[in-house]
Amino acid sequence: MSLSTAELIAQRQPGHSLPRDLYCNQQTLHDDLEQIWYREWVFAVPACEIPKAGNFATLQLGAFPVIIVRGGDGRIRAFHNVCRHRGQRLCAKASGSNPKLVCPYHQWTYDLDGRLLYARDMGEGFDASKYGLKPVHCIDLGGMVFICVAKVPPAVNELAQNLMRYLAPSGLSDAKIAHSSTIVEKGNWKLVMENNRECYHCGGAHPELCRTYSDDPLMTVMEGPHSASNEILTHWDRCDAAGLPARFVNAPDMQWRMARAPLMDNQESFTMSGKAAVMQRMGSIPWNDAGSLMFYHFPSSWNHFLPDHAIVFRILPISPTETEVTTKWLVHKDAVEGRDYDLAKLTEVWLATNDEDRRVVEENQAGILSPAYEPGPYSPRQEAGVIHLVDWYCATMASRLGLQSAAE
Ligand code: 3BY
Ligand code: FES
Ligand code: FE
Repeated sequence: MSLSTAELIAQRQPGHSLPRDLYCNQQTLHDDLEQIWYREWVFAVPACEIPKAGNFATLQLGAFPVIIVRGGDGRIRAFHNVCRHRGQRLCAKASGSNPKLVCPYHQWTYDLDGRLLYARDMGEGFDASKYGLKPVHCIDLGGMVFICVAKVPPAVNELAQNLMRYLAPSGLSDAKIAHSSTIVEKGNWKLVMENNRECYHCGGAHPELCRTYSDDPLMTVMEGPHSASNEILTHWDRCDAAGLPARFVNAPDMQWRMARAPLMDNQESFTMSGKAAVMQRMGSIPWNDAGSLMFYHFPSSWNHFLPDHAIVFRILPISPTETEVTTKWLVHKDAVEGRDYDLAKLTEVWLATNDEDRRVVEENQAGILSPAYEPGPYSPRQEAGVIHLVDWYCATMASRLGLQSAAE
């Protein structure tokens, strides 16, 4: 008989990779969705992807199709992407622009704020005000839009304050999307995130990224705003003097963390040359060699905000062993492709890195599916970030399992 997710978590060995079934069971994915993905804030899109009224983007969060749209009042809102007539998915496109949201089935028409404006031949007594789109919680934190499908979303104050302060110099409101890539990795979402949280694999897997990103664990292991390698502390002092938020800040349970770290040998950007990929810097970042502001948020996102561009990553689980990974490259909105940047040079390193990560994640999943797999020990020096992830996951799941679904 197979064990429940709660039992699997109870029997896991701290400091080790998780028991196999947590990485491949249908039941575990169901529990992960119910207890984590449907309860937490999930990074959806950068706000600059929908800069004008009527611009929208859609995503599939587990069973929930969601649409994020900018209203006539400039506000970004999210709704369940489900028509209130007979339930048609309102918008099948990944993104676009519409003055109103019109259902393709029978043309019920909604305002950008979700109100039902028009429904043909519904008879006397039909009260359109009862059939507005169902809202999804939505918050724009310094240009990063998060959604939450829970009835009551978790507190976001501390994250909001820190993220808005750290992102302000990157000027995301004056950015645009230069490129977007979506791939599906044949691996459980936790394997995708585990892989991202360590650089133990970088030397073997990422020749392009390793030109500029140090795989020295001291460069990723920071313990607090005043505890890091000398190189990072020196960088933070320099950033402090320029008023650039840089020091390590984190949630007490490590659900999120942000810190600015220099690239190797004070290089400028994640390019093959190490030089900036975009002529125009973003926001008010003072130097080309300000390094990367790294921000991750469990369960869905990791990001790099560089002086010349930003790269935002979003993961969404598709099945127990498949995860969608979407990467977006952001540049200053006035930067012109071909003049101020070369798209191939801008995207080269992370397109290669993503593909390399896809391969290691897929091979990791393939090995874990073997009955011979046995959880192995994480390196405390190299894989502290992975330990933070699995500890956060196990603590969150353990405290919530047995409770009812919080999703509407
Ligand atoms: O920054 C990232 O995206 C992570 C950190 C370590 C490995 N990987 C490149
Ligand atoms: Fe949308 Fe009928 S289902 S108008
Ligand atoms: Fe990697």
